Amino acid sequence: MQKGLIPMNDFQRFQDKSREAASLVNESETALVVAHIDADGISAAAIASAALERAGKSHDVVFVKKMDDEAVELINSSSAELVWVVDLGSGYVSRFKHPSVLISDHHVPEKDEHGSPVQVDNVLHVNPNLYHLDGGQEISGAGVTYMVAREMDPANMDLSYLAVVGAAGDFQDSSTGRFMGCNRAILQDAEAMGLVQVDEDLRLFGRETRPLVQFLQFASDTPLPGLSNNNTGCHRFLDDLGVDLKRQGRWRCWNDLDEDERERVRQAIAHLLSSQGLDPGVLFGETYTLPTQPRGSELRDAKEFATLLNSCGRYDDAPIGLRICLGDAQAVREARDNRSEHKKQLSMALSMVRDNNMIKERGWVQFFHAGGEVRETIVGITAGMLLGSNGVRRDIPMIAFAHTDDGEVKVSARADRSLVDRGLDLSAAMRVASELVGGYGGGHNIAAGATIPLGKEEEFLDIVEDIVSAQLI
Ligand SMILES: [Mn+2]
Repeated sequence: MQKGLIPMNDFQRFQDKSREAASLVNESETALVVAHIDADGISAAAIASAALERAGKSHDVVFVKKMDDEAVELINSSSAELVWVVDLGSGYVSRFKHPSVLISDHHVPEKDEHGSPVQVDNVLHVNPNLYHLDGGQEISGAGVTYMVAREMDPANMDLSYLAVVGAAGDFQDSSTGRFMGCNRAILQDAEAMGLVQVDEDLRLFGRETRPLVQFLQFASDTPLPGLSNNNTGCHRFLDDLGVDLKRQGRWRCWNDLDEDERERVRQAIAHLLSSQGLDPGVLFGETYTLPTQPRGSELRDAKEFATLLNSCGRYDDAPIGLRICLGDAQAVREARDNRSEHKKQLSMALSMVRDNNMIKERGWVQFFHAGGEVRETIVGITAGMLLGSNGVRRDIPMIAFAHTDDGEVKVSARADRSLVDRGLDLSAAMRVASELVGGYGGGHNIAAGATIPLGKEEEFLDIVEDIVSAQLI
């Protein structure tokens, strides 16, 4: 693996730890894989499962929404020789009592009362944050799991593309328009195997499956003047550039265009943005194509692949996502049905919050309470999509509440990267504030979550505001 821009000492120690973990897996006869339900967690589970299968280890895979008491109990009472926890678990090291636990995760590690990472004998903890590597942007849960799998057997390098999908699912390429650090090294493995193709292109969502008009109309976080949410505008724009929307009766997608057409569109979009004083840079960067997957399939684009996996997880069908990662074509058809359901739920959630003016501003945060109207599994993505959309502020974090099936309140917090650059850490804010009201939480500096008792929302917001204001001053 090439070192790229990673400080070699840190990376070496991280790799040594991955090798130690690989030996532990190779020495164990049976395993239970416990994974998070999002795209990164599902990709991580697929990597672990394939590596175990190839090594001849009998194993089960279980998906959990969060590391709650039930999940901890599942791990502690497992009869498997090894419990391999992927894409979660780092914040809960001291709670694991099973004799042999392996964690391959990129979330913020649990700290002891002196502020040092918790270390216990029964848990082997592989986590980039322990080596000054950035778990938020440089490597995902699937990436860390891949590091272990690769050390188990170099033949597992053919799983590298799943680590790319996992990192795309966690938006690790978003702020710079390309993968950095350890992700870069993993990407090089995938490229070398011919499993991922890297191009410089327009980074809008749906390159493989969205008809051109929808591709321009709906795809962007950055509003495209005259195109975003403007169907007629998109038609006219493409018409003026001489780009046919259909060919042989079929709607064309971005990847159906020839290079000449793509370049015309790219230049026109760059021109459109700069003429309005906007920076076109954010829309351009690397795209990641999986050339061994069929044309026109969402599996051919890393971002679309990840979105499909996310839709599985959100509708309690993470095992379908696992089957997709492991190459089951029937599972892809089942997941597509989930995805259309997901889109419908999401657009309903967005219009509900907007149409009812549910977002309330406070000094340091804004929030909405969806009650039981929005599924707890999509309330976070709803918050993220609202942030900075028309009429919604981007300069303060968005906090979203929803009731869970167990009579608690699920909290999701999202922020713009510029706030993180100024010192915002939503992971700390969610953890501390939730614990003070009798709940628990954590996550990343830019996106975090918590679960709190019903009726504690107001008190929780007061504490979050105190923390956020202190972080940003
Ligand atoms: Mn993750």
